[in-house]
Amino acid sequence: MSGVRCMWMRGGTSKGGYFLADDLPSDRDAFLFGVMGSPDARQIDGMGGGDPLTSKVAVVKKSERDGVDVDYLFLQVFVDQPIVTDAQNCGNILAGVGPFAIERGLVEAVDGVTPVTIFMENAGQVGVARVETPGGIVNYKGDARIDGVPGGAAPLPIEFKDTAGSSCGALLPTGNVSDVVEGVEVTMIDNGMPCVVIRAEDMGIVGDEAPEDLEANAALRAKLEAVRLACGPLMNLGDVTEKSVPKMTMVSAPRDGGAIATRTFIPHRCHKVIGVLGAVSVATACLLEGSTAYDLADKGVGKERSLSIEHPTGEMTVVATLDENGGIDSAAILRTARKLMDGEVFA
Ligand code: NQM
Repeated sequence: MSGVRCMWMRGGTSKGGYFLADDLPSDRDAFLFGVMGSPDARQIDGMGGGDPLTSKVAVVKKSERDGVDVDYLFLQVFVDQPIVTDAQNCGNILAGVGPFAIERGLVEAVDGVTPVTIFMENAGQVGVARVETPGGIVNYKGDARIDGVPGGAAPLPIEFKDTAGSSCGALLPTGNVSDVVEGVEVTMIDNGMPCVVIRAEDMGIVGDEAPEDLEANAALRAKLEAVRLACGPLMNLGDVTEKSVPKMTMVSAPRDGGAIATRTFIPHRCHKVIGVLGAVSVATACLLEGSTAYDLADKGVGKERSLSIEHPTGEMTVVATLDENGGIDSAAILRTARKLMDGEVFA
């Protein structure tokens, strides 16, 4: 059996395999199950790490779109079910796409910082990543720190535009800032990632519990899943039984000087951090009067806001530029990435 060219990278707080689209075999999903070792809770016979955050794939190709360098398709390989889904985007794996595109020769690097404009195929948005390239070579080393990753690395800021309604067709797919679903008040929102924002106290939790404790709470998980399955069709996502969206974020007042505290199920495991576009969506909910997050959030003032989204292992800052209506016009986020392995992978 021959191997397939692949680079393994950490992108933000996630990790996965990066492929050129042309390198992938035609039986893509079966191949990816073999690569990751799915379905199996430990993924012992593959590269996956037994966690949705380490069972991810980026498929990258040169773009034919105006003003865009590369197209990026994100695939979530489920850990313990035979499912590969493109129904969600991933802003963390996105962080590795710029470096990968330069390393594979899809984008020519300049001496200094190379902007890479990336079309995210899953939901049709564009992100611009700024990759350090001294002497035209990607630099991964540096002092930038992001919570959820030990140590420092080269800063890799990414700016997003036009993320509203990425998968649901509208920022507020039901047309309402809040709705009551399964007896719980929720804000269904999509500013890059479909999210259901719920007050932690309405789910019977405080909001600062450890992810393991929340995962061990069977009643909470059952209630969250009932709300999620009911929200899916309301968010124009159809039957979400086998989809990894919407994400379920429980919010409470900030504890560490941030804008809001979060605990997010993605959707069956509790995230140790929060997804990038998930954070953008939750930050947006904080700014919408009448949302489940609005009264709990410390929203700051001004046209440019730094909204620090607290999560189980620290915080993620969303730098949001507001439009005239107080909505988010563009959002920027700091990530880092690291090349871990370049070679061939076997299924
Ligand atoms: O929201 C996990 C992650 C993500 C997605 C998830 C992400 C995003 O942390 O853009 O980054 O929500 O499944 O990688």
